[in-house]
Amino acid sequence: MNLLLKCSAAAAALLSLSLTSTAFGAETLEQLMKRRNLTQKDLMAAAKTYTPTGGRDEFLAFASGGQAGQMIVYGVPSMRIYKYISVFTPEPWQGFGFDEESKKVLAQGKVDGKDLTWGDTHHPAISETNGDYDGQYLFINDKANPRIGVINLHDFETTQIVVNPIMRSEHGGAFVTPNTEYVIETTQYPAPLDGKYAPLEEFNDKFRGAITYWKFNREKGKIEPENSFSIELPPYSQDLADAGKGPSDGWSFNNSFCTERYVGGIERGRPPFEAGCSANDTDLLHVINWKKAAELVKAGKATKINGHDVLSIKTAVEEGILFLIPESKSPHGVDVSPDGKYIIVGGKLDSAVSVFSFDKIMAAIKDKKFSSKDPYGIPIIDMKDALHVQVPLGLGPLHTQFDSKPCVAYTSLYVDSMVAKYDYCEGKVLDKISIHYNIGHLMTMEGDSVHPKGKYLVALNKLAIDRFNPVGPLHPQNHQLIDISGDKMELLYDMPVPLGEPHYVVAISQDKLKPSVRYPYGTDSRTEQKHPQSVRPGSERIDRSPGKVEVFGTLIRSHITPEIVEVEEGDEVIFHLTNAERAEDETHGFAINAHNINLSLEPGKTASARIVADRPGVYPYYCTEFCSALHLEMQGYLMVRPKGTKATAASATSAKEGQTYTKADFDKQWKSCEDTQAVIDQVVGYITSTNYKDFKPVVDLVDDATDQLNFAASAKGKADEFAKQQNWQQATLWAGQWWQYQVKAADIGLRAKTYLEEHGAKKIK
Ligand code: CUK
Ligand code: CUA
Repeated sequence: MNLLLKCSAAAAALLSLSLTSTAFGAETLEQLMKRRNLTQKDLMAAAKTYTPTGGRDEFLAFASGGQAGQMIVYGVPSMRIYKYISVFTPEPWQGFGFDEESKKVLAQGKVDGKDLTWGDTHHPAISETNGDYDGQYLFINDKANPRIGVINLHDFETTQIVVNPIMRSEHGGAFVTPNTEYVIETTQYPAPLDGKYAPLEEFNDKFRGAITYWKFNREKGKIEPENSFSIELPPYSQDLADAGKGPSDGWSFNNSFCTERYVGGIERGRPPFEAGCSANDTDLLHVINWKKAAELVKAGKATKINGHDVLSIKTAVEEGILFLIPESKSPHGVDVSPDGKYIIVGGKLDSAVSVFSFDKIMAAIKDKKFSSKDPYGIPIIDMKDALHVQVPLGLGPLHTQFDSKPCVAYTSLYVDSMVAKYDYCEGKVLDKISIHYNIGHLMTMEGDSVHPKGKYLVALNKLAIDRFNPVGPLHPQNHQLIDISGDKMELLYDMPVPLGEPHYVVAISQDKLKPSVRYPYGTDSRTEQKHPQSVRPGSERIDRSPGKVEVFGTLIRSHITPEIVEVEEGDEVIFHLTNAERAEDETHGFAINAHNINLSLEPGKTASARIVADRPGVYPYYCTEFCSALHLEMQGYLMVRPKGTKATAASATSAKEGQTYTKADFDKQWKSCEDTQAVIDQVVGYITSTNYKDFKPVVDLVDDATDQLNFAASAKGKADEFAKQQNWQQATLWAGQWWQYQVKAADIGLRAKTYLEEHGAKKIK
């Protein structure tokens, strides 16, 4: 009955809505353009990015979240933000850093035993198979506290953080090798590799850079620190890195700045770092044979620093796996072309990109054609012996991405605030476009894989200045979407990014991502294992031992079991909670007043909240996700009674009910249950008369509705039993619970029915 009422109210609302929209619809497109001051070009741009309701994006972008220590997931071309993924920073919506399981993940990221609750994320990388993005894993680095986070893309959760054992600062990560054998991480500011103190006078001798190759185990989805290794590098400020591919697979490239090895000290009367670190005309591109390095480590040629295998510069030189090439002033990006033949290097204080030829580099190495050595004995290949071409693009070329068309690349021009499109084989500029303002990285679709997809480019601008509604002195970042499908680049859209400074983004075709909708029942999502403390509905319990209370509970629309947890002052209380839902998007939250707890329990997930009940009181707990009509009723009490007071008997319900029910109340409730059942039967009749089994989402919904109806049957049985005993109080309440389950089943049924109607299901009966 209630349902029917709801339906007619909805119909009335719809009717009035359609009337008003007709009134708006009277405006013509021309009038609208005039009113909003839009040009034809604007309309074209809008049509290229607009995604109608229910529509999907062609690509998903994973942006670094900068200082927020998180990641941002957004769609291309709509530029709609879908999600933040917490990596190095606690994030309450996802329960990250609030449930015991994710606290363990964050604790992996402790440095020198200290908890760190942020990161300076710079470069995300998607796992690759044969140089193509495979959509399985995502990696991101932390520049401030050298660490790598591993995110599993089947649920978009961080499952591992590894701390670099020898670095105090890094930048050139995360970059993966073509089959994700290794995740690369390179130092930024040199420091002693053993993590100890050394005076600055000993900079040249004791300070070092390094490059770490983190071994990735794809089956386990984890980095294996014990199988990872590093190569010691000179105390230059190593910068970005990239892995070779195709013919250059097995090699990696990273550039550097401050090869002057200058140490500032402006307060000591010395010129600052910026002067001393940009004095030379060239810095040095590092060329490293990582495949051979891995073999050398296996052969026992590494020495241990802080328990980690490190190949010394000396060994690397002797074994012929480390070379240097001069590169232009203050180099920044280094990017390997999709065919693996060229390495493109930008220069912040330069006006051209240098395109190095891998073939030429190999020829020089083979012929031992070196122009000199650096102070650490590393052979230097003459620039002209390695250079394919230099392309004058404009001021401040930084980063490069590739097009689906062969030989076509895009480079960001920081100083000019432009993107240059050019042919790097021929060394020809093809087009330039202005952006607002001061572009850092740029990103094309799958633009650093072996098969870039073209279509769109996103400019990651450092400054937004006047582009958006002002929101205070701290401005959002500005990501600008550019159409690169034609000969001329076209600016489509400005997107404010409200979270940190995303240095880099990677975008992947959405059809390569296969995220799950629910977890296998009772999963610890942070370890991806069965959670040992998960329970099924019906077997919830509270275990007590001196000083400790453990709650094994479940959540399902719209109640938390148990609803009353009584403990004594001083008890340690651990809630292990499982979301028993199977339905898509039926996440429940779990918050307890005054104890800094919020869990996110997605369907099938188990998570634990640990608190110390050190203050007597009454603490409501409740579900923080608006999950159902009776979400607000999804509640309970943590009762912390004063130390030494007597416990309430576990079975007793000493609670006083606010209302008394009679037989008439029972009959009324029973009748509305029967009416609702008629509605359900109708919907079920409709669904089963179609080919609904051909629609996976509907099959899932039907499963879920069946669950609800089973719960309904059990509640109905209890109501029936109490009615026989003429206990109208319990009978009415259980009949009410029956109705609750029916409403949920009906709600799911109607969703299934709508889906079938919208997707052209066929009648089969
Ligand atoms: S960096 Cu920021 S603009 Cu960390 Cu890749 Cu170049
Ligand atoms: Cu569960 Cu609200």
